[in-house]
Amino acid sequence: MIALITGASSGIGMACAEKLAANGYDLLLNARNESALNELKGELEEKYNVRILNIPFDVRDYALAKEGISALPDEWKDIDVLINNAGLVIGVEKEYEVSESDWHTMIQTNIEGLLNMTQLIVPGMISNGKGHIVNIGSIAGDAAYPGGAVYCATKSAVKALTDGLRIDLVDTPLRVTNIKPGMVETNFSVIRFRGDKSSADNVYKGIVPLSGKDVAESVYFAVSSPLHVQIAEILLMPTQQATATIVSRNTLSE
Ligand code: 8X3
Repeated sequence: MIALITGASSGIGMACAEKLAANGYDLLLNARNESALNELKGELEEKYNVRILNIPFDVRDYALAKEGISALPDEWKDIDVLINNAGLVIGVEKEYEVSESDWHTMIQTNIEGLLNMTQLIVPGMISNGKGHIVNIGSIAGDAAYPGGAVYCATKSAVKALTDGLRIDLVDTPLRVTNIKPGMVETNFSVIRFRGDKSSADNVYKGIVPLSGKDVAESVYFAVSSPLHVQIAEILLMPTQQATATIVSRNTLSE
């Protein structure tokens, strides 16, 4: 079995790589950061008896992504699982104040990147008569929250694109899943706050947040379900979180 993971160099993507490698998947690892991918490849190859091929390109660039996928050696073309994980949030500005460069980056990565990879990989899965597309959405796609208008819009789009794909593939054996995490402590908030680690730490203060590993467990649950079972969505969040904005701090320790 072969899984292709975008945004595999950190966070949820990296945790998915480890979970799938531990379960015998050969991996196509994608991210822009080639040295981080090389390090991960080395670590996983040392621990698990699986094949790993790094395919570093920017998912936002359709031409580059197409080149990367077309250049795959024959033994890597038969992709069983596509995990569209690459995504990010930048800033907490109001919708009418977000800089053009920031909203472009979020929209191009979270929506266009996912669509680029879907278009490049799904036709092959249809020809093979098998495949599973897992999109990493978010609780942010269910309802907007303050300081998150554009990010929430992109994750709403991920929900619509995931549901739309499931509809488009209903006459095939392919399965489509939307994994929607709430608060996960990765470098997500560090990027949101432009490298300000203490603001990022404050997001998770007083709660036990999810880890990338927790999310990877849900991803693996979906992909390892029997073939007649399609996990359409999983919404998961810390026990101390109820909605994107309702969080109880300092009420639980682990
Ligand atoms: C991550 C969840 O609530 O921090 O997508 O936006 S949230």
